[in-house]
Amino acid sequence: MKNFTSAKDASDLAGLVQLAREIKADPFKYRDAGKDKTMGLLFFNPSLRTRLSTEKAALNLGMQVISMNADQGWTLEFEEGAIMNAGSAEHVKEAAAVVSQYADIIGIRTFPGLKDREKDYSEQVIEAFKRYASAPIISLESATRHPLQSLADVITIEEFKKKDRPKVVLSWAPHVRALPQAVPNSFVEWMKIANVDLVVTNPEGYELADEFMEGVHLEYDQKKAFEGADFVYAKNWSSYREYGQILNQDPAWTITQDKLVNWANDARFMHCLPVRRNVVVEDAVLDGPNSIVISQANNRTWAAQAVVKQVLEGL
Ligand code: AN0
Ligand code: CP
Repeated sequence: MKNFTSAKDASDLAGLVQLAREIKADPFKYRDAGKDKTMGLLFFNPSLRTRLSTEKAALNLGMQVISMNADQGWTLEFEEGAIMNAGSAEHVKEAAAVVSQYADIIGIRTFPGLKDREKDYSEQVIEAFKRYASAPIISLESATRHPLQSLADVITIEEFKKKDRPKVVLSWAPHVRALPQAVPNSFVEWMKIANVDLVVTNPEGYELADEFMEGVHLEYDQKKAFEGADFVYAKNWSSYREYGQILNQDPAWTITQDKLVNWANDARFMHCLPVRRNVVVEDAVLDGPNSIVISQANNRTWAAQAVVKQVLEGL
């Protein structure tokens, strides 16, 4: 594997899931795979899970790890031919090449600005690093995707499913802040290649981009969508159509234990975290038997370790 920035980079999903589960059963099996190699993680935005699980994954493979908070005054220029007489101190051409001198693999977290849709969906930061870094690039959540999260989600569904092809519902849920579409976009992208029946439910105006939703069943009625669901994956996202806007915060969309039990098939509850209690989902769900969010977070390590191992093989 060269880079890992979308589902397209997982050419053999079943093999990748199998590798992750093998590593989960025996975390230090490949303890020398990354010997004398350095992982460099750049965080243009904060993280709890992605940062710690990716560091742990690299350490379990014997790598050395350097993480950098790149969100405090390190502003990069991306335009070709820019006259750099304003705020940006360094061009990505140098920055990406320089980081490649110190790291054998580079991980990058970069959220969208949620103001300029075209710019966000062009994946300016991750694409520039892919172009100008000589080291492979792993997405730690970019403007439009969060592939390490989605791989962990696939693994979690695989572990908890009770039937060969479970019904999985991705449900929009309310939130107080405007959040990226990266997690839901990516979840849809990965569920399409997993062995599941996927339904997406969201209020009108929250439709995800066509490039992700093509061929996917969209149901505006949350109750109908939940019928027979084995897994309910909740996430808030801001509008793609009215880009970056919060169009409603309707508490009728909050996930409740009653919905999981009586609307769905006693569905397992999933969320990438962090989650706003009693806004996205009520306490009774997170504190009850249906929630598998901590298992999901646990699987972030094994997902990252499988990906990093495959990227190491390509060095
Ligand atoms: C981010 C998001 O929605 O993309 C990170 C989730 C993994 N969420 C928040 O910042 C609350
Ligand atoms: N789920 C997830 O990516 O969480 P962090 O933002 O804490 O990394």
